[in-house]
Amino acid sequence: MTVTIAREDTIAVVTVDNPPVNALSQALRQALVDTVAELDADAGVKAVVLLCAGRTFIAGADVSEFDKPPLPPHLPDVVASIENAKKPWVAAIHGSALGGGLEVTLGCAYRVALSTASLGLPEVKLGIIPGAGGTVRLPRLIGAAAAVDLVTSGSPVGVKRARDLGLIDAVIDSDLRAGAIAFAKSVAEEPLPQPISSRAVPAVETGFWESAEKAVAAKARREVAPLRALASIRKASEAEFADAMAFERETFLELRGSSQATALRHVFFAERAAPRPPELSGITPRDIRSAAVIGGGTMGAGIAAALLDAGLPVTLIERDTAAVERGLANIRSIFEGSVKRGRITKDVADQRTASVIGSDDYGLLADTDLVIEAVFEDLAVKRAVFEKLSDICRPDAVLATNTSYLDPDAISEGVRQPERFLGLHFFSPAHVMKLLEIVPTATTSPEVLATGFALARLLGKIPVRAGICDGFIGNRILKVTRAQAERLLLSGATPSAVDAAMRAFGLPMGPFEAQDLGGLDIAAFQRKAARARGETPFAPVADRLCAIERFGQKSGGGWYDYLPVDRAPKPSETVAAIIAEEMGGRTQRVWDEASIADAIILPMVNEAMRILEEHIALRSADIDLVKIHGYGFPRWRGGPMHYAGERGLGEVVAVLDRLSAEGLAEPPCDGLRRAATQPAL
Ligand code: 3H9
Repeated sequence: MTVTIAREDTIAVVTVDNPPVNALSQALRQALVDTVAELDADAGVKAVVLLCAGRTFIAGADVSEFDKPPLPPHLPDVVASIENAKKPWVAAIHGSALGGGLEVTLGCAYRVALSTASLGLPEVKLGIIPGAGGTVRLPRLIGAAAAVDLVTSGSPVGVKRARDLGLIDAVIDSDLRAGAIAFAKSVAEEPLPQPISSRAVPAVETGFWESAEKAVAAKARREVAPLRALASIRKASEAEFADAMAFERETFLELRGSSQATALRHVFFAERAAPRPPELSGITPRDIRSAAVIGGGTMGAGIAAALLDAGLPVTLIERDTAAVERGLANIRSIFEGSVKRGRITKDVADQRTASVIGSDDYGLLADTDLVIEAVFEDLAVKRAVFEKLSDICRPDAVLATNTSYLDPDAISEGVRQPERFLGLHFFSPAHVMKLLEIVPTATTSPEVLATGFALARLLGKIPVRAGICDGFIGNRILKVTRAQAERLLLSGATPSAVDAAMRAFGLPMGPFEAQDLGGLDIAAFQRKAARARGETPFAPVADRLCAIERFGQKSGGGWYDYLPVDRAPKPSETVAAIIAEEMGGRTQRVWDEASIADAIILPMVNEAMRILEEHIALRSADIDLVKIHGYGFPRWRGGPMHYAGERGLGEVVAVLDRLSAEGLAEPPCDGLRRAATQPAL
């Protein structure tokens, strides 16, 4: 039973119960239409409260139905039937009223909400626009400007803002059911308010649509949905309700089947699957109420800030007083930056800074639940840290290394109770980047692994389980990307052509700009270590740049030249000369943007297939999440694996075969060749 009806005198309380998030499945849509008819026919009912069971109000359309043909009753008809009901319907919102859920409330005569609720139209994040009157009724209720903000950003608003906008009629502090019934009683005898559909959109200022279009286009970059949503709101402001509804529906149905929407849906479900690896089902994580970070450099300070943001008290350990002070200053400057960007208020920043203690005394960690090590990437240094932690921390404290390239199994040697040890690989800046690679060692217990995932949830991160190999999932693929970028240079492409092609593909920056920003020295250090292990990393030009101390922006030049006053990259004659020397007699090729992107992205897919075959990643969708949340791969392309599936693996193999015949990429691995003969990735 998805909908039940209870009576409280003259008030009918309709409860939707469709776990987990009360999504508007076909069965629920039908039940709502039937309920409207039943209550309309019941003379004893004077008003209706629409409540939801479970953790949230209706969270939207059932996204899992989007790959199938839409089945009646369609959501716009459900909303219309509530709007045309003979009695006032009062939506009583807790949790989130999102997408179709918010659209249902716009059919109701009134909306009341718990003070903790949030409301929004997140459809653009799924590559679609609202499809049940969201773009048409919302501007009629709160005006076009506010509707444009809400719909084109896809970000929900809290109750205070919703009240200010006129989106809700009353805030209920506790006992939503009782409060909503009282509200319904107070309006039961009043004449029905004018339905939103028959109200006019308040006029906008001259030039409003043109400037809104510019602003939305700038933010959306290559995403299609925000501009289409804007067009729908504009239509709603200029046309009759019925025409605007038809326009919205047509756009919604068109976008629903688009490749961007398919990719974004893939990411939506991947993000929800990643935190729950099947092997951890039923395993209870350990409680984490306090944390410590060893090392207050950029990474350590970022991790500390992420922990503080999640409300955990943090102890920062450094080797001496001066280093402690530097570490604390790094943390303070992160919060100052957050205040400047308007992410938090000064008061919140002060509270967070007050929750961190800095010290050089490991003794303070005797009762800490979780310790994350973020010291210099050197096996001996890290082992020494964990030796001390083994002596001092409680036997059940979780100990984690943030290493990016060292082997966590090797680091954990000598840790007493090694089942409590794991890798937690954050991405810089750690308080911003959403990705957390969770790396169990051979001895990590399931409970400790589950604690890593629980921590990710607490920090608002996307956790991806990664096996042990050089670079885990993300940095292992990054190495291939960088080698490909250099291969392109030696075969006739310039750094700026490669970067421009990758930006055109949808990345925020190209591989050379990114290296200049992050610094070339870290990768050079890793290559040195790899060579010491007998490996032969391919980076002839980067090696030469590092030899002349061109480390990127921080040294005034790297792949590009930079003026002291300006971060804009300028093509460098020095770099061009080095490339020319390294080219030797290699064959030159004419590169266009599409073939550059192929030569970077498809080898990435090849490496990812090896990673899957070696069980370093559990699922191909996890690799997509790593690239999206750790490396700026465009979300609307769904990640490299989804992209490859969409291109067709047969074509991916053919392009890689051609590139490898020219010495421009590794040949496709067996796993990729095999997968190409199967129907889908
Ligand atoms: C829309 O409404 C279009 C309309 O305008 C037009 C129609 C004509 N559908 O996130 P969680 C599942 S578009 C199906 O971990 P939380 C999710 O996969 C929609 N399933 O929970 C997971 O399943 P499982 C606009 C959904 O408490 C489980 O629920 N709405 C949907 O952290 C728990 O999810 C949105 O985009 C769905 N709509 O967060 C809202 N939503 O357990 C999307 C969730 O099998 N949803 N699931 O892995 C959310 O933002 C969050 O789920 C929410 C709860 C904040 C509600």
